Amino acid sequence: MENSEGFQKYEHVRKTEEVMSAESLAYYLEMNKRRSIRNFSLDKFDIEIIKTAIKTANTAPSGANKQPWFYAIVQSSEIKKQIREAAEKEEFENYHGRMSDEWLDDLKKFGTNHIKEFLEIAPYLVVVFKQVYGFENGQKQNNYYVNESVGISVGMFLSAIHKSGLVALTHTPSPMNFLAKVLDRPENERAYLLIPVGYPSVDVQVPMIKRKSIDDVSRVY
Ligand code: IYR
Repeated sequence: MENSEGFQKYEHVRKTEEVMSAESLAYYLEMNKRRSIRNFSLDKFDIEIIKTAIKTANTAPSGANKQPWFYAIVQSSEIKKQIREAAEKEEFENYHGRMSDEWLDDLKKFGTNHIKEFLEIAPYLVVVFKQVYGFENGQKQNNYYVNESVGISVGMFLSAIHKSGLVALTHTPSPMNFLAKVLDRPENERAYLLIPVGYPSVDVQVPMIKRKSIDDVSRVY
């Protein structure tokens, strides 16, 4: 499948600087409200909202426009249970020997442990896979800048989820190879992130974190 057929005009409408300033500020203020949430409500919602966020994620730039990602949406309680069991098994090992003391110390303020109830409570688990190579007409194809591409796509997905009014957690139950097995994914795919999506539980608390300042994270040259 060829995903480019020549060139076409890029339609761009200039906004005034006033409008650009207002819109970039409004977007920042909205995104600054996003938090990783670990306690979900059982409340369900239309799967189309997730699918539309995946459509947004699928607009991400990628190396040679290979779009080397796959988004699995898990709504089956049975599969969520299998994922929780496998993830907790790995996390138990992580918290009881595999993670360094410095790492455990860094995580103290988040109050995490190996128990991952949210994997059964959140109505949807979105499992993102990266495609280390592709298939076209049954032929192996190279993909390029796969980690960068999938990272950008997931960032756009998280932004779309937040904008929809839902919450998520970017979860990495490492090692994550059990996910490809449970979801029967092809051998060119590797689990990249596991993202429970839903509403937050009532009165959910989040750790008090500070974001670095713009001067800490950028500099004009
Ligand atoms: N994957 C573990 C540990 C963990 C690691 C990091 I880095 C975090 O930011 C949070 C947790 C867990 O999910 O508990």
